[in-house]
Order: sequence, then C-alpha cells, then structure tokens
Amino acid sequence: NVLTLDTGLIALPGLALPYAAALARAVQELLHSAPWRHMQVPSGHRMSAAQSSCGNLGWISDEHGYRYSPTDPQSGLGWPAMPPVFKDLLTHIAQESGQGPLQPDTCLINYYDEHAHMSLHQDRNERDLQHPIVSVSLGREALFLWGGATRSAPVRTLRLRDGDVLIWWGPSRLNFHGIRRLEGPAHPLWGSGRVNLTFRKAG
Ligand code: MD5
Ligand code: FE
Repeated sequence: NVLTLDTGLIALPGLALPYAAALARAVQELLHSAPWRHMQVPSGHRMSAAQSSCGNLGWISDEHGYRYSPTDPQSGLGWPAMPPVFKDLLTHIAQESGQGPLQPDTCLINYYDEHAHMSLHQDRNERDLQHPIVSVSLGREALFLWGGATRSAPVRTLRLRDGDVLIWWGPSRLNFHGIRRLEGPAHPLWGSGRVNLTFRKAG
C-alpha cells in the first residue's frame, strides 16, 4: 500500500509494524553506547526532542551549528553500528516502495515525549541532496507539519502513526517540515512517547 502524498513524497502506512518489537530492542541496545541527549542549537537553546544516532555518521548540533560527525561528541567514540533489523527493514522498504537501492550511512533517532516538538526546518546538512530520506514512525501518533519550498508556503498537517514509513526525494527533499506535537493514546512499547528513525545518506 503506497500512497502519494506530494511530488516526491510517498507513505507506506504501517509497513514497519511487524518490526516494532525488534526495532524497540535494537534502539534500547544502541542507547547503551549513545544515550539520548538534548542537543544545543546555535541560539543556545536545547532541542525538546532527544536524539541519538547510529551508522558511520551521526547528526549533531552545538553552539557552532548543525553537521554530521563520525564520532559521538559525548563519548569521543564512533556511533553504534546500524543494527541488523534496521537494514532488514530498509531492504523491505526498498522492495515495497520501488525506491532504491537505499544506502544510508546514518540513522538519526529522535525521541519525543508529550512536551516535545520540532519547529519547521529544512534538512540540508547532507552532502548530496539527491539521495532519498526514509522516515519510520514508532509509538504514539504525531502531528507532522508538511510545508513547501519556502518557510511562508502553506503548511498541511499529516498524522504519522505507529509503523508508518515515509520517503522523500527530489522536489520534496528540501521542503520545510516539523512535528507539532504528539496525540492520541499511549503505546504498548513506547508509552506516552514517540520515536522516529530517519535514514539518510549524508556523507
Ligand atoms: C520526525 N524528523 O518525525 C521528523 C520527521 C528531522 C525530522 O524532521 O530532521 O529529524 S522525519 C521528516 C523528514 C525528514 C527528512 C526530510 C524531510 C522530512 N523532508 O525533506 O521533508 O522526527
Ligand atoms: Fe527534518
């Protein structure tokens, strides 16, 4: 079941549901070496969503700005490897979507509690913006803000549910987007929170 939401944006609702338990175990495991942290942004504020990363690179932010780093600044070590279940899921996503091959070198893991949000922004720290981005939603439902090529373009609100997979490329790749807030009932694995896995080829 592949839905076209926009030019360069498709959704595969619930595609990750069969992987939910294995994904939760893999996330909990990699948090032992790269725990959740609330990164500082150049304005000096800290993000309300907590983050971790795995793969050859990890997305980081500090007083100097946003970038990808081969090491976790908190440990000084490399990021945890991409867990096998992440790779299995990506293979499945590539098959079902016809997008691919997907060759991400990083997965950013965002954690939202009931107070967290992510303001409208563009993702432009990746070296080659031609590669698609894959997002996997786990846990509680979120209101996703889907804007346009400029900050002032109209913004639609989409609901991202447990197990939903979205793929962005081409004309949608630089669109403004964000998370307004979580909604709906608690989740059996993630409680009142939500986890988003964002797979990118950044290097
Ligand atoms: C989330 N994460 O649910 C959101 C949604 C982020 C981020 O936005 O940067 O961590 S993933 C939505 C997304 C990701 C990458 C590109 C685009 C949307 N896009 O080109 O619109 O935690
Ligand atoms: Fe983003």
